[in-house]
Amino acid sequence: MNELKLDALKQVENFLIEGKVKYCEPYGNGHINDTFLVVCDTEKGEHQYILQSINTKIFIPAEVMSNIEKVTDYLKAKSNNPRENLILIKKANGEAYHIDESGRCWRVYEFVTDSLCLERPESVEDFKECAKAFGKFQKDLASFPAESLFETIKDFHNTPKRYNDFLKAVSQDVCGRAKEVEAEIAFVKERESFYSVLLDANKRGELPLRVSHNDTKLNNVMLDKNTRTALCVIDLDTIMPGFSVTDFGDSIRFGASTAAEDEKDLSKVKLDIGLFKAYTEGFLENLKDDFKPSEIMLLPEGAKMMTIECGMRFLTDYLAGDTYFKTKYPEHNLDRCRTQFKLVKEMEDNWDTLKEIVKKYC
Ligand code: ADP
Ligand code: GN1
Ligand code: MG
Repeated sequence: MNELKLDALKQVENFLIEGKVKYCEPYGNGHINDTFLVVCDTEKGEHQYILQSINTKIFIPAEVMSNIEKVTDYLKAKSNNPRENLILIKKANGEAYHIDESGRCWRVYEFVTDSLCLERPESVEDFKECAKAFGKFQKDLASFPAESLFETIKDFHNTPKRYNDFLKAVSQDVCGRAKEVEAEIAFVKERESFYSVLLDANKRGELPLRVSHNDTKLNNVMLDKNTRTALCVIDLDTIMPGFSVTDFGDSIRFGASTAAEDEKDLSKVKLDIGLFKAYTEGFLENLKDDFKPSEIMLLPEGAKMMTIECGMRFLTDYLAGDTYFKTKYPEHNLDRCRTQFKLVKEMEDNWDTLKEIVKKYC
């Protein structure tokens, strides 16, 4: 990381930042990009930036950055407040990203000042604030020209395709790990008939394609650190046409669990129904008039789909030798997979309750 940090210090100078760089530190808990906090000394005091090296194993920089520029410009027209919208800092030649000599791709954002983001909701209100932010984000983009967006990761939430990739990883078993995860493999296979329910609903006209965020984790919303109200949705790498219910679902997967995504003690992993309820209320606050009842009724399926899909992706990566998600120890992806499957089970056990909760909004 030190080498990368030195590199980061050098790369930030390519952008039109204010003042002189005072320090640059690795920052945040993302699984995909390398993120740094950059603090500069200016005449007016300290100025903070977020510097990121985009994961070019996963993303084509020109495509991701084209989407982000278009979306942030569009949202700027709705609010010019720098705490409410991500602001890209450009290079002197107007470009929004920089490719260095080694092929790494860098970008810089204004730091959302006096904000925080959470790994776990500290209260029901925190979670509801995030729900409102993602609901508003979707509402604000309702008329955005979806055809102008690149599909930055093909078939990102195409669960049947994810299932095929999983089956391939099982049969290839490149690390010889399949034997120790037979129960987890069986768990995924037993649910095969579920994986197409959202795509089927879309084909029947019950679930429209919308411009969606596709990575709606709690830590992708910045909250005001004093009032705890939601300010800004971040991590726009996967904005593409998708389903509202999967945006809802990914938030539930991550935020309505009573434990961290990589908790080893599965007895701590439960679905918090109160949080599910609060998120539903917050998410639909801005959206329910635009949604058909069929779309609202599929919210629990969205939650279960994102949870089983994410568990399947962690397991696939474990079988393939941990090449996609950043890991801190050898069984990290396996631990993450197990929490997801426990949550899926919790959702199945509480299915009627989840359906009752969303039905009220139809
Ligand atoms: P990843 O795709 O790796 O998750 P993110 O864009 O979500 O990357 O950034 C990782 C973390 O950096 C976020 O969870 C948040 O803590 C912090 N962060 C990112 N952008 C900003 C910003 N503009 N202002 C403040 N913090 C930010
Ligand atoms: C990744 O980038 P981050 O950490 O917000 C992943 C999501 C997963 C999530 C699991 C581009 O999100 O799809 O749901 O990890 N992002 C990408 O925590 O694959
Ligand atoms: Mg993130």
